[in-house]
Amino acid sequence: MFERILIANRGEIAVRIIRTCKELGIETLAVYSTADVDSLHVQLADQAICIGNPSPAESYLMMDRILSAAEVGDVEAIHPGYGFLAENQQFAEACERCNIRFIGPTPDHMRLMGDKSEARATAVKAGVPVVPGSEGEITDEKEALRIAREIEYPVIIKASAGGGGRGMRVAHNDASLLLAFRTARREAEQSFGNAGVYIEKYLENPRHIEFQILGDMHGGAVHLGERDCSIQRRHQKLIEEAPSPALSPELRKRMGRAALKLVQEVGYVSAGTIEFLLDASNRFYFIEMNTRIQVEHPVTEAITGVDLIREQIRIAQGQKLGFDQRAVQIRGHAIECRVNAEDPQNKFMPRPGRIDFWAPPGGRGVRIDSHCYNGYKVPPNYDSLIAKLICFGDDRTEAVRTTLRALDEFFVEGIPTTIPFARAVMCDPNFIKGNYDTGFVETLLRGQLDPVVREEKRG
Ligand code: MV4
Repeated sequence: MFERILIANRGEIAVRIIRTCKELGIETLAVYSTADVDSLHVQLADQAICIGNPSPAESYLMMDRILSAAEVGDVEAIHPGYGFLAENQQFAEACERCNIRFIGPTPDHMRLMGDKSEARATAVKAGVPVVPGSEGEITDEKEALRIAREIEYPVIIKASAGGGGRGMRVAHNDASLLLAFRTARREAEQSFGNAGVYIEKYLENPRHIEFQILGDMHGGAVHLGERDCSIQRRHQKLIEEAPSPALSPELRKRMGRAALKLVQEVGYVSAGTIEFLLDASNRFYFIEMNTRIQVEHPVTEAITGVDLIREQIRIAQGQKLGFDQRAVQIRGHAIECRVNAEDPQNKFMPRPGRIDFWAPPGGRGVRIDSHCYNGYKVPPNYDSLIAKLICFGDDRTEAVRTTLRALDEFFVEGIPTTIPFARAVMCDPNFIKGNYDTGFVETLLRGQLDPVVREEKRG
């Protein structure tokens, strides 16, 4: 059993990981940048070591400093959280070389699934449906044209090294395809140092459904149901829920089985997420896998009763999963609202600054994951997530009502937040019906713009 873990992250996820460690009797070592001296994760950890300047490249991304801290702090394992080094194969390998356990998948799994084109090929091999498209990467323009005509326009070009919406280009005809192909390759080379791209049929406003999975080192694997992450703006998720209002029990079973097949095909270890797109005819397609704990993991915890961080730690210690698929019971409904230090009135611009007053909600069915407190200064150097509000109810109606009630008693002064936006979503008739897709936010915001602006936009 681990006695001491280093948390290579900051903000709410560092706090989240420390909480589970405390419950397991594991000591914690926090690392922090000079911008995070007053952060709650530094206060809550048993020990904390400063690893550098505010810029992530000079602190949270510095593998050698984190490994030095691990050495000094005498930890047996490192939890990377999400973002930063969580999906960095070199870091996982460096941990191995230092004889420190990386709490996550093996470097091989990270590489295999980190390459989206390879992940797609693996899904095909496992018999999991993928969007019609190219077999592997495309390097030749003629081949790109041939495939696009075969699967029919519109098509989407994606970077193999991309993910989460980065490095994608849509094309509606031969001319735009050639441009999209060249631009996508150039951008991929510049952004990821890998020009590899592949082609898929472009689905218009699909739903984004992801399955939470766990695999252990002994071949054990389960899925913990799905999350609907369709409420997003420019690839930034804003609201997630579990289960998805779009899935029948029968479709859930089929998608869950497909997710598990993929996990078992590669013998995946640790927590992971299998992402699917669901089209208007309820056909589902695998698009990518995330090899980390995700921001929205608490909605899955709420409906399954499983502590996903605890399971990650147990798995990393070599323990078997303590339960099988039959034992996974989905109960009730959970909704997560991301509270960001952003101005929803002004294109969701980040608005870091001092929180003059902080009064988060509580009561039945309410969970808050946050690193904030009265007087906390949100630094400008990191993502703008300041809290996650997760509300749980016996059914979806109850979860929506609890979310609205909790949003109404959530007081933040000093900086604008996405709380009013979340409120607008909870009151939207289509959201209330569960009738939404990845085009929802755009439609909602169009309707909320000042009528004059709306006229101009139509113009
Ligand atoms: C797509 C797609 C339509 N067709 N692939 C965006 C993030 C990345 N994970 C995959 N993404 C998409 N892939 C095909 N073949 C539309 C999107 C997409 C999207 C996906 C999930 C959630 C929000 C989205 C917003 C815009 C586009």
